[in-house]
Amino acid sequence: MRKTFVALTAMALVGSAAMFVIGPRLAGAQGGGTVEVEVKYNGAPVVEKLKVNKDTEKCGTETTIEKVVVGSNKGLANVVASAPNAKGGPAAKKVVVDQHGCKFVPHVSVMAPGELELKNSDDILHNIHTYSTANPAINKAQPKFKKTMTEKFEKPEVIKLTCDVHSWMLGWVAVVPGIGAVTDTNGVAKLENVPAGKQKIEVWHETLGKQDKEVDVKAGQTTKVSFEMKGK
Ligand SMILES: [Cu+2]
Repeated sequence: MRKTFVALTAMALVGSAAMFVIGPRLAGAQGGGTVEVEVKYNGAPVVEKLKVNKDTEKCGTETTIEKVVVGSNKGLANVVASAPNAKGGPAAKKVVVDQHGCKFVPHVSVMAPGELELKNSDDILHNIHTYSTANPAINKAQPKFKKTMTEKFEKPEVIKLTCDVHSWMLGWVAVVPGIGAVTDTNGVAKLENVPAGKQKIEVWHETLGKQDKEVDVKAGQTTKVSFEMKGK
Protein backbone atom coordinates (compact mmCIF):
# COMPACT_ATOMS: atom_id res chain seq x y z
CA MET A 1 0.00 0.00 0.00
CA ARG A 2 2.73 2.41 0.99
CA LYS A 3 4.72 1.47 -2.11
CA THR A 4 1.74 2.22 -4.30
CA PHE A 5 1.38 5.60 -2.62
CA VAL A 6 5.05 6.44 -3.23
CA ALA A 7 4.77 5.37 -6.85
CA LEU A 8 1.64 7.47 -7.34
CA THR A 9 3.30 10.50 -5.75
CA ALA A 10 6.34 10.00 -7.99
CA MET A 11 4.10 9.78 -11.04
CA ALA A 12 2.27 12.93 -10.02
CA LEU A 13 5.59 14.76 -9.57
CA VAL A 14 6.88 13.58 -12.95
CA GLY A 15 3.56 14.53 -14.47
CA SER A 16 3.62 18.07 -13.14
CA ALA A 17 7.29 18.48 -14.07
CA ALA A 18 6.44 17.43 -17.62
CA MET A 19 3.56 19.91 -17.68
CA PHE A 20 5.94 22.62 -16.56
CA VAL A 21 8.39 21.88 -19.36
CA ILE A 22 5.83 21.34 -22.12
CA GLY A 23 3.53 24.23 -21.13
CA PRO A 24 5.69 27.23 -22.04
CA ARG A 25 6.98 25.49 -25.19
CA LEU A 26 3.50 25.15 -26.60
CA ALA A 27 2.55 28.67 -25.62
CA GLY A 28 5.62 30.49 -26.86
CA ALA A 29 7.13 28.06 -29.39
CA GLN A 30 10.39 28.12 -27.39
CA GLY A 31 10.34 31.90 -27.44
CA GLY A 32 10.48 31.91 -31.22
CA GLY A 33 8.16 32.72 -34.05
CA THR A 34 7.55 31.66 -37.63
CA VAL A 35 8.75 33.66 -40.59
CA GLU A 36 6.76 33.02 -43.74
CA VAL A 37 8.90 34.01 -46.70
CA GLU A 38 7.21 34.59 -50.03
CA VAL A 39 9.19 35.07 -53.22
CA LYS A 40 7.59 36.31 -56.45
CA TYR A 41 9.02 36.38 -59.93
CA ASN A 42 7.76 38.69 -62.59
CA GLY A 43 8.66 36.76 -65.68
CA ALA A 44 8.45 33.52 -67.58
CA PRO A 45 9.83 30.19 -66.38
CA VAL A 46 13.20 29.14 -67.81
CA VAL A 47 13.37 25.45 -68.63
CA GLU A 48 16.01 24.00 -70.92
CA LYS A 49 15.29 20.77 -72.72
CA LEU A 50 18.01 18.54 -74.04
CA LYS A 51 18.38 15.25 -75.81
CA VAL A 52 20.05 12.44 -73.90
CA ASN A 53 22.02 9.67 -75.57
CA LYS A 54 23.62 8.02 -72.57
CA ASP A 55 22.13 5.53 -70.07
CA THR A 56 18.78 6.23 -71.71
CA GLU A 57 17.08 3.31 -69.96
CA LYS A 58 17.49 5.24 -66.68
CA CYS A 59 17.88 8.82 -67.85
CA GLY A 60 15.27 8.85 -70.63
CA THR A 61 15.92 10.26 -74.10
CA GLU A 62 15.15 13.82 -73.14
CA THR A 63 15.76 15.78 -69.96
CA THR A 64 14.94 19.21 -68.58
CA ILE A 65 17.07 21.63 -66.63
CA GLU A 66 14.73 23.77 -64.57
CA LYS A 67 16.53 27.05 -64.09
CA VAL A 68 13.58 29.27 -63.10
CA VAL A 69 10.49 27.46 -61.81
CA VAL A 70 7.44 29.70 -61.50
CA GLY A 71 4.26 28.32 -59.95
CA SER A 72 0.80 29.66 -59.30
CA ASN A 73 0.50 33.35 -58.43
CA LYS A 74 4.01 34.08 -59.76
CA GLY A 75 5.56 32.20 -56.85
CA LEU A 76 9.23 31.36 -57.40
CA ALA A 77 10.26 27.83 -56.39
CA ASN A 78 13.73 26.56 -55.45
CA VAL A 79 14.73 29.67 -53.51
CA VAL A 80 16.76 29.15 -50.34
CA ALA A 81 15.26 31.31 -47.59
CA SER A 82 17.21 31.61 -44.37
CA ALA A 83 17.64 33.45 -41.11
CA PRO A 84 21.46 33.12 -41.04
CA ASN A 85 21.91 34.72 -37.63
CA ALA A 86 19.16 32.73 -35.88
CA LYS A 87 20.64 30.62 -33.13
CA GLY A 88 18.95 27.69 -31.47
CA GLY A 89 17.01 26.50 -34.47
CA PRO A 90 15.70 22.98 -34.76
CA ALA A 91 18.41 20.32 -34.58
CA ALA A 92 19.87 19.37 -37.95
CA LYS A 93 18.33 16.30 -39.45
CA LYS A 94 20.22 14.43 -42.10
CA VAL A 95 19.53 15.84 -45.54
CA VAL A 96 19.30 13.39 -48.43
CA VAL A 97 19.86 14.17 -52.10
CA ASP A 98 18.97 11.37 -54.49
CA GLN A 99 20.33 10.77 -57.96
CA HIS A 100 17.17 9.62 -59.65
CA GLY A 101 16.40 9.60 -63.36
CA CYS A 102 19.81 11.23 -63.82
CA LYS A 103 18.71 14.29 -61.88
CA PHE A 104 19.54 15.52 -58.40
CA VAL A 105 16.33 15.26 -56.34
CA PRO A 106 15.54 17.69 -54.85
CA HIS A 107 17.13 20.21 -57.19
CA VAL A 108 17.82 22.57 -54.25
CA SER A 109 18.35 21.49 -50.63
CA VAL A 110 19.17 23.30 -47.46
CA MET A 111 21.14 21.83 -44.57
CA ALA A 112 22.77 22.83 -41.31
CA PRO A 113 26.57 22.35 -41.23
CA GLY A 114 27.04 18.58 -40.93
CA GLU A 115 26.43 15.55 -43.08
CA LEU A 116 24.77 15.15 -46.44
CA GLU A 117 23.64 11.75 -47.66
CA LEU A 118 23.96 11.18 -51.39
CA LYS A 119 21.75 8.38 -52.68
CA ASN A 120 22.07 6.58 -55.98
CA SER A 121 18.73 4.99 -56.79
CA ASP A 122 19.47 4.80 -60.53
CA ASP A 123 21.55 1.58 -60.52
CA ILE A 124 24.09 3.16 -62.85
CA LEU A 125 27.43 4.90 -62.36
CA HIS A 126 27.29 8.55 -61.28
CA ASN A 127 30.22 10.78 -60.37
CA ILE A 128 29.56 13.48 -57.80
CA HIS A 129 31.55 16.60 -58.48
CA THR A 130 31.00 19.59 -56.18
CA TYR A 131 32.06 23.16 -56.67
CA SER A 132 32.77 24.73 -53.32
CA THR A 133 35.39 26.98 -51.77
CA ALA A 134 34.78 26.94 -48.01
CA ASN A 135 34.32 23.16 -47.92
CA PRO A 136 36.61 20.60 -49.56
CA ALA A 137 35.51 19.89 -53.15
CA ILE A 138 34.34 16.35 -53.85
CA ASN A 139 35.00 14.45 -57.05
CA LYS A 140 34.01 10.84 -56.45
CA ALA A 141 32.58 8.01 -58.47
CA GLN A 142 29.42 6.46 -57.08
CA PRO A 143 29.09 3.07 -58.80
CA LYS A 144 25.70 1.42 -59.07
CA PHE A 145 26.34 -0.88 -56.10
CA LYS A 146 27.06 2.08 -53.82
CA LYS A 147 23.57 3.08 -52.79
CA THR A 148 24.55 5.83 -50.35
CA MET A 149 27.55 8.02 -49.71
CA THR A 150 27.88 10.43 -46.81
CA GLU A 151 29.84 13.65 -47.14
CA LYS A 152 30.62 16.34 -44.60
CA PHE A 153 29.99 20.01 -45.27
CA GLU A 154 30.88 21.96 -42.15
CA LYS A 155 31.15 25.51 -43.48
CA PRO A 156 28.25 27.69 -44.60
CA GLU A 157 28.15 28.22 -48.37
CA VAL A 158 26.07 27.28 -51.40
CA ILE A 159 27.53 24.20 -53.08
CA LYS A 160 26.95 23.33 -56.71
CA LEU A 161 26.49 19.61 -57.45
CA THR A 162 27.30 18.17 -60.85
CA CYS A 163 27.96 14.73 -62.29
CA ASP A 164 30.89 14.01 -64.57
CA VAL A 165 29.08 11.11 -66.22
CA HIS A 166 25.90 13.03 -67.08
CA SER A 167 26.84 16.59 -68.01
CA TRP A 168 23.28 17.95 -67.61
CA MET A 169 22.92 16.91 -63.96
CA LEU A 170 22.78 19.98 -61.73
CA GLY A 171 21.86 20.46 -58.08
CA TRP A 172 22.47 22.89 -55.24
CA VAL A 173 22.99 22.37 -51.53
CA ALA A 174 22.90 25.44 -49.30
CA VAL A 175 24.76 24.95 -46.02
CA VAL A 176 23.12 27.51 -43.75
CA PRO A 177 24.38 28.51 -40.31
CA GLY A 178 20.95 29.42 -38.88
CA ILE A 179 17.49 28.31 -39.94
CA GLY A 180 16.70 27.65 -43.59
CA ALA A 181 14.09 26.24 -45.96
CA VAL A 182 13.43 26.04 -49.70
CA THR A 183 10.42 27.71 -51.34
CA ASP A 184 7.75 25.42 -52.78
CA THR A 185 5.97 25.89 -56.12
CA ASN A 186 3.89 28.68 -54.54
CA GLY A 187 7.13 30.53 -53.75
CA VAL A 188 6.65 30.05 -50.00
CA ALA A 189 9.11 28.81 -47.36
CA LYS A 190 8.42 28.68 -43.64
CA LEU A 191 11.20 29.28 -41.14
CA GLU A 192 10.09 27.84 -37.80
CA ASN A 193 11.27 28.64 -34.27
CA VAL A 194 13.14 31.77 -35.27
CA PRO A 195 14.21 33.61 -32.09
CA ALA A 196 12.15 36.73 -31.38
CA GLY A 197 13.63 40.11 -32.23
CA LYS A 198 15.25 41.61 -35.27
CA GLN A 199 16.41 38.98 -37.75
CA LYS A 200 18.01 39.20 -41.16
CA ILE A 201 16.15 37.11 -43.75
CA GLU A 202 18.11 36.15 -46.85
CA VAL A 203 16.88 34.68 -50.11
CA TRP A 204 19.08 33.08 -52.75
CA HIS A 205 18.26 31.77 -56.20
CA GLU A 206 20.68 29.97 -58.52
CA THR A 207 20.27 32.35 -61.45
CA LEU A 208 18.45 35.37 -59.99
CA GLY A 209 20.83 36.18 -57.16
CA LYS A 210 20.50 37.19 -53.54
CA GLN A 211 18.46 39.66 -51.48
CA ASP A 212 17.92 40.32 -47.80
CA LYS A 213 15.53 42.15 -45.50
CA GLU A 214 15.24 42.68 -41.79
CA VAL A 215 12.12 41.49 -40.00
CA ASP A 216 10.88 41.81 -36.44
CA VAL A 217 10.03 38.30 -35.24
CA LYS A 218 7.43 38.00 -32.48
CA ALA A 219 7.25 34.93 -30.25
CA GLY A 220 4.37 32.60 -31.05
CA GLN A 221 3.36 34.59 -34.14
CA THR A 222 3.87 34.35 -37.89
CA THR A 223 5.66 37.25 -39.54
CA LYS A 224 5.34 37.52 -43.30
CA VAL A 225 8.02 38.92 -45.53
CA SER A 226 7.96 39.08 -49.30
CA PHE A 227 10.60 39.47 -51.97
CA GLU A 228 10.45 40.00 -55.69
CA MET A 229 13.16 38.69 -57.97
CA LYS A 230 13.67 39.99 -61.47
CA GLY A 231 15.05 38.32 -64.55
CA LYS A 232 18.43 39.49 -65.81
CU1 LIG B 1 25.21 11.00 -63.16
